Amino acid sequence: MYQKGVQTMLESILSQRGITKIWDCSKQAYSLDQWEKRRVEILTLLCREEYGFIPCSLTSLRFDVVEDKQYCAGKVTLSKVLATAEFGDKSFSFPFYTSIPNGKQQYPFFVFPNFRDAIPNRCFPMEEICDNGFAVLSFCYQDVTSDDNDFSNGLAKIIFDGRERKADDCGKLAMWSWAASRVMDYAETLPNLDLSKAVVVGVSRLGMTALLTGALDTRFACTIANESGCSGAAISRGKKGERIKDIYNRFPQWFCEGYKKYIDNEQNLPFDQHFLVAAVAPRKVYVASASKDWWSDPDSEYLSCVAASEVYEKLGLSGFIHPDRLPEVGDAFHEGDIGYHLRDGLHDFSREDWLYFMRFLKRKFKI
Ligand code: GTR
Repeated sequence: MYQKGVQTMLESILSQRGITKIWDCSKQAYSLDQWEKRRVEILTLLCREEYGFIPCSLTSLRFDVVEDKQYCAGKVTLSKVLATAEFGDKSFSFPFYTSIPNGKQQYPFFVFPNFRDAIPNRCFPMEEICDNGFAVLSFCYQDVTSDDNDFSNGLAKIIFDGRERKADDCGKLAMWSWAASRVMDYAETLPNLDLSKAVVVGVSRLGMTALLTGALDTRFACTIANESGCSGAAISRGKKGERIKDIYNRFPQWFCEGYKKYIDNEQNLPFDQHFLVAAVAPRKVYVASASKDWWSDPDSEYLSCVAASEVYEKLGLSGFIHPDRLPEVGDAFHEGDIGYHLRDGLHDFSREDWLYFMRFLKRKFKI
């Protein structure tokens, strides 16, 4: 563990990589009100330069349960719900699924933007999660809008209505994140969910989505980004593997168009990705990596936690508690408000990741 006031090995890596502090260095402590102002500035910056703003607002929202069935040997009720959102005279619907244990208590729960809608699927050991006393509210991201450059379907159609995107209009990550918050709106109507223990979780592009959601939507007590990599948790300056150039050229639809000015120009970003991780503060945040996921770059994901800890510490919270070295396979740092693990294997969502997350949550939520 490191000693305060002495530059650690990790701090020197961060300064060599040009990682800046998030907050005014002259002060050691801040109030939550002061942080709230800084947090809004950071979110504005992240939306303006990277993910974009949703340029219109919701006028009404309705939920219809379209199917209910018993699942996991009768231990869980699996329901399909249709969310219908109106924006003035235009409306748009997307389905999502709730898997809630049948007991009498209120359950902590995951809001989970997922790649597919099938339950169970390989990203998602549903029975084991419910047996551990968690509920899951999941949706298939492409039911919100397609994962390509077509902005004329789903939510994108309603938002843009045939017009061109402006430089700071939302990309698709922001739209998927919007949908995760609508699923949270539904959670608020259910008596058997514990609203003080809401978690948003995702992997890869949906890990970026989860981070953005948890930064913007303060109803989530914990945000989990599994292997979110470039433009997710991993700091961009000096990053190995995927860079802004690679991600923007392959997936321009994920971001606002203005983000392209940082291609081969990371040093001029007015933030780095540790700002996004820190924007979840004072709530808990968890970043997870896989050892062979070199494209995401585990070290850069981990360093983001190290750098984001500043905000938690200045708020008097425990932040990221870790040794002064880069992560090794099998590491799981669960002591502080920022959690991290590095598991063996490839870029994916493994059962092992879920087990780490539930262990962290049980500890933090005292369950
Ligand atoms: C990769 C991409 C990553 C990550 C991942 C995913 O191909 O380069 O940024 O988003 O896909 O979402 O699976």
